[in-house]
Amino acid sequence: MTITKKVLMLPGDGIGPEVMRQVQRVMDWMAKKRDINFDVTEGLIGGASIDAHNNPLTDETLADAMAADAVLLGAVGGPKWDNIPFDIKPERGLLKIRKEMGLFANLRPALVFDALVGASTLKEDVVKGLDIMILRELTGGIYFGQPRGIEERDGVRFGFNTLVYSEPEIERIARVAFDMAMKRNKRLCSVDKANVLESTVLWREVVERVAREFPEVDISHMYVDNAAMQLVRNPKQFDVMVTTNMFGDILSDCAAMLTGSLGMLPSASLGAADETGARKALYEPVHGSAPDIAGQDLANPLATLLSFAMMLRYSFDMGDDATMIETAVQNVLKGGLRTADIMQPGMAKVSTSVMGEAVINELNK
Ligand code: GGG
Repeated sequence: MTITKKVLMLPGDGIGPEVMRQVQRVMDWMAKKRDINFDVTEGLIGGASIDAHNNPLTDETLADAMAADAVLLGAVGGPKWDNIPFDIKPERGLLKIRKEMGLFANLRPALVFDALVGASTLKEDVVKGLDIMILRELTGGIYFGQPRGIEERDGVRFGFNTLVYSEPEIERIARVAFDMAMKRNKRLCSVDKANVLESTVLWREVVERVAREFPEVDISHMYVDNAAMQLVRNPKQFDVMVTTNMFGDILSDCAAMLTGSLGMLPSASLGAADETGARKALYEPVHGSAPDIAGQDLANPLATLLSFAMMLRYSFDMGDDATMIETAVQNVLKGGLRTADIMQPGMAKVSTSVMGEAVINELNK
């Protein structure tokens, strides 16, 4: 029996469309070989949507996202939209879709593939076998807190944002973190700045409270500045990390360099489960639109392909198919193919499309 899954694809800007095309190839392969039919709708977000509708996320696209089984997004932003009003910038479209879909839990796995150990910024023994899950709170914190703005007061201009978290917001992300720790190695590090910021004093207090329900999990707390240092000093001390919206954004980019490149980091953004266990979800590579290499067939498509694998695992309960794609990626890297961002001496430098083709060839083996 053919399974049909409704997927909304939002390629976005810059390298978004070209990395997304490689996922379309894998979807076509799966339809042919695995009897899984993806009913794909394509939509606009970010700069592409601004160009067409003067709006980074239209109500129609949002409605399509709400109706889909899952959303796959490329990247948003670019210098073309630098000089437009802040409230309609490409990034506002991304923040809005996350907020409106209630995607509060952003899973960012930083995994070092054996073949890429030498591409990491750290020594082999420090990163070999590294497998960290960074859980970033995604719909609260300083990205959304009110008041925000730029104002003139007594002839002086002020720019301000508000870092605010409610107890329920902290509690729900903490629960996801503890559940995840229980499924992995029962180690959780909560990252905050509780020595300086009241919002994260509450964060720590609530995480501690939830911890009492999970006595098997070894919980630790770390200030964000120390966590950044520890990530590049001894990353294997971490297993699951949970943190705020902005700290998670920064720490996961930092962790990306341990894996070789930002082009290797996938992500899943999940909402709360409904009574049937289904949840709204959006998958996207952690990287941005890389306008400097856009349209040149140079970008690394692997983070987007791995994000698609996360979609199979978390939205469609197709863990075996997800593993199949991850193994194909691993084997392509073992075979020596590299896009420019993960290039190493003696390896073969390939384009976005050749990398996509190589993954399909691996799947065919
Ligand atoms: N695919 C990720 C992307 O396009 N990121 C651009 C961006 O504006 N991100 C903001 C954020 O993740 O907080």
